[in-house]
Amino acid sequence: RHVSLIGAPTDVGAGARGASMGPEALRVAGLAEALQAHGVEVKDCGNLAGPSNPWQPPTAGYRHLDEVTAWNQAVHDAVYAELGGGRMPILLGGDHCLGLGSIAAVAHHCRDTGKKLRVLWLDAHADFNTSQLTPSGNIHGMPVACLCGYGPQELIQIGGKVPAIDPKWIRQIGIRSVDPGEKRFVHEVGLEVFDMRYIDEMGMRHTMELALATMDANTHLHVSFDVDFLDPDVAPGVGTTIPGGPTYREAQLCMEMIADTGRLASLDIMELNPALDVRNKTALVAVDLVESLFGKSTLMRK
Ligand code: DIR
Ligand code: MN
Ligand code: MN
Ligand code: MN
Repeated sequence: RHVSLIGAPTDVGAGARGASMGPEALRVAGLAEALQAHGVEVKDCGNLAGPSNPWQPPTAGYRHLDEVTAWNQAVHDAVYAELGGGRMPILLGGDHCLGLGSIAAVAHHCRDTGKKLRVLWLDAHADFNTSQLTPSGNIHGMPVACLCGYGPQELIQIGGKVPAIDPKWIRQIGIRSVDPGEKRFVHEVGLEVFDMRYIDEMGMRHTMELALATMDANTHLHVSFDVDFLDPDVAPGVGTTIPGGPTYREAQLCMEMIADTGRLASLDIMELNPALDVRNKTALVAVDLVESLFGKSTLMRK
């Protein structure tokens, strides 16, 4: 397997500064070396360039819309180019507004190649706000809505088709913080959400069996991993910690079951905030989980 690491050092979509340091923290935690240890050929494309964070209040329901658009266009172009070169892109965030550019590129590639797209969105949040619904104006709370065609024209058109994806292609896992208006909208659109109550009651194994069902040999599986998916005890280095997330073991099982499908074809590692971390602990956990995603297991499999 051939992987391309793409750094997107920005926090323009977030409510806290610091996710811009995420790509380097993941490199320092040994991401490339860990992948290589599992037989993956790794190309580090370095970091994308984009506008700095102007740290302004929202206008018309959006903070930093121009900067978010520029970064997402850069992410789209880089992810699309690596996919076209037959490589698996791993986007190193950066805040989660960039999930839009990444997945818009993946959807674009799937249209080119006739693949069926499935998106696993691992997050404490649904990221399904709009300018009307958002309590913050932070666009990292909106990428899933934008991908489904609900958002400003300059963002929803980034992959060349509106909407970029069908909500039916998405499975959300680990959700435990949804804003009041966002909650109604998630219900209205019929997003498939495995929230923490579902995981508590049914277990991670059953949850992932359902979330990963109905994929076939022609499926491109994209995983968008917001590090705040994890319980803050495991992963304190994120801007918006929400208690009651998956434990270390539950998260490992989640990643192992994704690996077992053999369909993983692109990945985002988002919202890691080294300014809020403890001795790079959260980056190290993220690297550990990515190893499982690439097939690390205690014993021989099969
Ligand atoms: C909140 C926080 N739902 C908002 N969102 C996210 O501002 O829209 N935090 N994604 O990580
Ligand atoms: Mn998110
Ligand atoms: Mn095209
Ligand atoms: Mn989140």
